[in-house]
Amino acid sequence: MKEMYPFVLRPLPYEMDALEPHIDKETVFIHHEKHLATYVSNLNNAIEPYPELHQCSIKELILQLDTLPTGIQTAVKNNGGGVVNHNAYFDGLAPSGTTTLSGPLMAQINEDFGSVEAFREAFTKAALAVFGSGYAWLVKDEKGTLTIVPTANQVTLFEMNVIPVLCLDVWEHAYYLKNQNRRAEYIASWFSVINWDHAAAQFDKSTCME
Ligand code: MN3
Repeated sequence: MKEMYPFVLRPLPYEMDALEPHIDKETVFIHHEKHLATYVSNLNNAIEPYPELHQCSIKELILQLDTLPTGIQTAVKNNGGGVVNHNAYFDGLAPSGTTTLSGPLMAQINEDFGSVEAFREAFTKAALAVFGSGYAWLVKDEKGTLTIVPTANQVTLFEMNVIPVLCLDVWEHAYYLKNQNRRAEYIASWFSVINWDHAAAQFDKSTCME
């Protein structure tokens, strides 16, 4: 079903403490109930005065950003992007040990990176290299090849014609309470709570639906 105005804060598909001890309950709570909730309400506030935009998905809004009223372009880009990227991040997590990498996705990772361990090293390096705030993604391109893509701030993947398989939020708000400045420690923790079933389902898609 197409999500449109008024956009709602999607409930997490797991309990706030489900990612412990890798990602702590307080961080998940503030990240979802404060940061993401603020993006949702700011996006709604931006487009509320424009009924002609109330039937648009976030993807449609962002892909026609240049045609939107100039006063809301930045708000839609930042907050719409914030909603989409956070949904990708939270949907991609699961309690540690409940899913495992296997099947076609594992085979493709081995083909494109040499081994799962080499992929992990390359992804960690890319996530550490994101300067300031942003994300690291594993994406599938139109040929079915997997690549690692960094994005800044709340830029989305919509213009890249790729399907997100994994999404790691490396904004400091995603880890500062527990890991302080130790982003590498957070990245290692994130690897323990990847929802590989979700990643496999994303890898299986032929088009980006969002
Ligand atoms: Mn975040």
